Amino acid sequence: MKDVSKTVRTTCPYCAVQCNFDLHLEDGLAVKITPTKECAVAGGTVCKKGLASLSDLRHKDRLTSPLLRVNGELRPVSWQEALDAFAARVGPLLDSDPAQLGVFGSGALTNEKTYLLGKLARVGFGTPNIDYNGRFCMSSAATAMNRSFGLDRGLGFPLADIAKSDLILLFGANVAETLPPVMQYLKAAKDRGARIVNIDPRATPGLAQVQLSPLPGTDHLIAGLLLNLLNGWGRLRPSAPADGTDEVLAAVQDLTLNGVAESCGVDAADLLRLARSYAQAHLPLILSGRGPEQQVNGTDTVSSLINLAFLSGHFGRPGGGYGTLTGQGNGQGGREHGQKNDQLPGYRHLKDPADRQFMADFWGVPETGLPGVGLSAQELFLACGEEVRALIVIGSNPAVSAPGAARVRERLAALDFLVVIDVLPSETAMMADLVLPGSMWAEEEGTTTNLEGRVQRRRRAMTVPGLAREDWRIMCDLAHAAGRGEKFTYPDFAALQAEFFAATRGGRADYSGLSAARLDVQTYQWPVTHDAHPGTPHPYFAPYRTPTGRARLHPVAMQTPPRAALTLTTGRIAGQYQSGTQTRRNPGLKGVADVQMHPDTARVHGLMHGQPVVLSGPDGETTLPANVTPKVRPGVAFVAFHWPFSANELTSATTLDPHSRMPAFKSAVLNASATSRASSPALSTASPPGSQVRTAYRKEPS
Ligand SMILES: Nc1nc2c(c(=O)[nH]1)N[C@H]1C(S)=C(S)[C@@H](COP(=O)(O)OP(=O)(O)OC[C@H]3O[C@@H](n4cnc5c(=O)[nH]c(N)nc54)[C@H](O)[C@@H]3O)O[C@H]1N2
Ligand SMILES: Nc1nc2c(c(=O)[nH]1)N[C@H]1C(S)=C(S)[C@@H](COP(=O)(O)OP(=O)(O)OC[C@H]3O[C@@H](n4cnc5c(=O)[nH]c(N)nc54)[C@H](O)[C@@H]3O)O[C@H]1N2
Ligand code: SF4
Ligand SMILES: [Mo]
Repeated sequence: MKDVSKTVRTTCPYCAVQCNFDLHLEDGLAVKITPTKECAVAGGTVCKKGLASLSDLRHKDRLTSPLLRVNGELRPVSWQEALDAFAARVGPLLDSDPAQLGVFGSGALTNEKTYLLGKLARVGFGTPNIDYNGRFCMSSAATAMNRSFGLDRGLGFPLADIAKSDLILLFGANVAETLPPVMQYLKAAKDRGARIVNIDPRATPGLAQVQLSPLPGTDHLIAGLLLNLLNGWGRLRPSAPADGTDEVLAAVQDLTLNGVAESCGVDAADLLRLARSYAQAHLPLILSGRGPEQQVNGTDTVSSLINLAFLSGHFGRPGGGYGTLTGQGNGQGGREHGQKNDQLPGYRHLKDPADRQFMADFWGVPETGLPGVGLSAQELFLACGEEVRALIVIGSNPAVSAPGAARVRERLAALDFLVVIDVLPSETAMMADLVLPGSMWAEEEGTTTNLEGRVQRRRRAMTVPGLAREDWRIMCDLAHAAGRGEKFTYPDFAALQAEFFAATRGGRADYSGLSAARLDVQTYQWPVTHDAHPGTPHPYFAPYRTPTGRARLHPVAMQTPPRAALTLTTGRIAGQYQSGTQTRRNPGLKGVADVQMHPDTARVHGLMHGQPVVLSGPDGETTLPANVTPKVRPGVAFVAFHWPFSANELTSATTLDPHSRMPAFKSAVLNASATSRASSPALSTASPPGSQVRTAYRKEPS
């Protein structure tokens, strides 16, 4: 091919905003990305990660051949050898007990791939043990939304509605660093006079006029207090008929300003100001990120936010009420179509007899042939080497991103056979017995569903390199290799996509009115139930999809979490993405692993800026340089999880939310001590930057 230039409109591989941009190609290779004003989500903005994303496509580390571990070493092999090895090692497990095979998917995969992965696990292999990394991401918010409304679409309104709100409470959502284009909607609201309150133990960047820095894991107390105060002021008027209101109000009736201020480590006056402004606002909006959700009580905490939004009359109003900000590129679609341990396509439930029958008929298998609910993500990892003997991982890097990662790596190493389908040599891929080289975003067709439930087309711009194969073909190959390929023969991708759309018909997340042709012209927010359906920008209205049609509000136990001398919390920085497989390889994207702590905390622990600190958590330890900064409140240390041997060496492998099975990524007891080594070269020992930052926390009497 000579000098052929072309431009393909597609979506970014990274976060849940799912910006559209133009990918420019020369001679079949991606050379440039330009934003487009025609993007329905971001209107022409693309963040620096998105702009840098094309460097992965032909990175020198790109996996271009299957790799098989022989005598302890990974060696390139042909596809035939790779698939034969799969058949030889996994076949006997499936014959004796299919539950011995686990499957682990991802919110980074397109809808079609997540659909196929669920079908592969249940119909192909017959194992119940499939779950995915969204368990570590959206499961608490999803569980809380489902139990109150029978529906889980992270935002029940288009992003543009945010501009209508006059008070925005950000609970543990670092929007400026994690979802940058969403800032334009916050700015639009602020320009119209809205107040923005950032509730985060760290003063993160952004547009907030008010910063409240509570201790991690105390958000439910703030929401409960506001509800109790509003009740006392006669300001409650439920958004719609609901069950559970009396119990919800009874659960918060003993909360007092001073008591909650003490538990959260903030000033009572700041809480009172917050409650007053919430009571006075016309259209307050509560948005949560992973801060309050990735907690041992994450589901209940989200319920407390829902209860406040609902009983104050704002839930379901365009731009008001409550919403959760989904994280991964297809974090929303990824939790709808059957890669979750309890779920069937279209957000159907594996325990619901009618849902099971529908999908069994659709797939042409007996209903009794569909397995039941399997292990959730972390339970699946902890069962590796025990009842789970082989595992397939696609689109995730749990050796870095799972909680208590040292323990998870130990379990992965104890497997008889680990298969990783990836595009780059992630830390997990490098532990595998079989590595299968898959496809990246720009190399495949498909759809993703963004944080507003907007379904968009991803378009193929280039082919896969070397011997790499498209992920969906690999999944079909594995079914055939195991002698279970009958239902995995698709003439082309379009046939798979058509099957996927049809499989969702009648489900809560119904995409059956969509087609590639419709999505070529515009985007649609689900449900889209027939081929003339305009989509559903606002899906939360009564009657809800609960058995009674009424909202089911959940009373939340208003317990104060035990207070540690030093609490770990974890999260992200602007320049890196997730476990870092993709972004750490990109020299244009910055960031270093460190532990952020307040000058007072550093003083208490005898630490200086830049000094290496030995940190130990419930399931491991690591050493990181101290980044002393007044942006973090005292008593809290923050570690980002983008690097091996960073945050997840310190998180607990076993502390899970009982409802959602979400790990407590954002609270752990931490010990910190200085090492005798000299200061780390990564950071200077000069006085920390940003000393003028205002963090609103309660000063402990000294
Ligand atoms: N740059 C970048 N962007 C990303 C990603 C990335 O890796 N890098 N990942 C994407 C994904 S998958 C996700 S899920 C989203 C996540 O997006 P966010 O939820 O915004 O990100 P986090 O940094 O995990 O957590 C947000 C904030 O919660 C605060 N926090 C910690 N504990 C608590 C608490 O107990 N209460 C409160 N109120 N706040 C607390 C942290 O200090 C942090 O600033 O980002 C998406 N976008
Ligand atoms: N301590 C702590 N830990 C956390 C969190 C936290 O806040 N704190 N957040 C959690 C959250 S919210 C999330 S979402 C997880 C994310 O963590 P992971 O699940 O590990 O996600 P990624 O790091 O994005 O890993 C994606 C892997 O899949 C590959 N990949 C990407 N796209 C494709 C594709 O299309 N096909 C194939 N075959 N491979 C692909 C990439 O190369 C990479 O190796 O981490 C969780 N872990
Ligand atoms: S905001 Fe998210 S989707 Fe948009 S360019 Fe950045 S990483 Fe990609
Ligand atoms: Mo996430």
